[in-house]
Amino acid sequence: GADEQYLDLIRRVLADGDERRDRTGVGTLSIFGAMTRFDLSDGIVPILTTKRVYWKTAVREMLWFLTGGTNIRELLQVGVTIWSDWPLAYYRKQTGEPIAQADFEARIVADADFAARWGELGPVYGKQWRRWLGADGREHDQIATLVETLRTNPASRRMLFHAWNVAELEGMALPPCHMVYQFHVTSKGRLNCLLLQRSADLLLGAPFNWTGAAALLLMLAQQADLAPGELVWVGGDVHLYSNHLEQAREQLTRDPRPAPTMRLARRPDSIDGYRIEDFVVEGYAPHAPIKAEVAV
Ligand code: UFP
Repeated sequence: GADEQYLDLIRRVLADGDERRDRTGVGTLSIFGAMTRFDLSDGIVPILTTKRVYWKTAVREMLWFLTGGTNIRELLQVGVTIWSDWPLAYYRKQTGEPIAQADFEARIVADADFAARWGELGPVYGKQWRRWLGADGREHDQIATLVETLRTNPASRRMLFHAWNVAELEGMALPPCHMVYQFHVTSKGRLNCLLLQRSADLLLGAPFNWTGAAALLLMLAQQADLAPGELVWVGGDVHLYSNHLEQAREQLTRDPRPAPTMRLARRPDSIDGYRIEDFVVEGYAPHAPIKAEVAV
């Protein structure tokens, strides 16, 4: 199950992790190169039970990526605050105003002009997924192309979408972490997905990224009339921040519970038609949440 693989990864990072300084200055224990595999064919999804994972937040974030959005306003309007740290840090640095996060977020929601000025993350995931700008000025909708190929040429080995747009990295609040999603359809009509995540905050990031990727796989499978298959996750720099070690050890003491299932209650006409209400998670009875600071 997902929990077992996750706890194994934590154990590996704690035992073998290289102690290194990182961009954020917090410091990490880091291993390089890790793989987890989750079989989604029975409806089971990698939502951890050894702590509560706010799966709706992860799905809402995935739906936001799919809209092509790049402003935190659209996330805050549905109560998702996971992207606020970066614009908030930028705002504080630029203005010198020690505004509280909640006040900053409230202003973003209340004031569209303020959001346009301070809530923009640059050409992050949504932009690259839906409107990758080519040298000739043409925009490429990688998601639409993927759905089309899944439907018409499922044996293709070229089914993927990528967020690492080299020419636009500088304008992004955070360069893509979950960077490339590659797809594969088996002869029995099962959809597999391989996610390459170049950098993974093991405590706060990876569990979320797994949940989001599982939701994406379910949507794509449904749109292409395929059955869900396997989600393969490959992590590049997989790390625990030095201020997450206590939480990681706490999680290791917890016994995994039965894995939850996720299904789609409705089949929208297109990949753009999904809403949070369409995702039904059953059998989720996790351990308590584990709180930790995000390194910005
Ligand atoms: N991170 C994740 N998953 C994400 C995301 C960020 O794990 O979806 F957006 C973490 C990884 C790393 C930090 O700890 O955020 C990004 O920093 P860097 O760009 O220096 O790798």
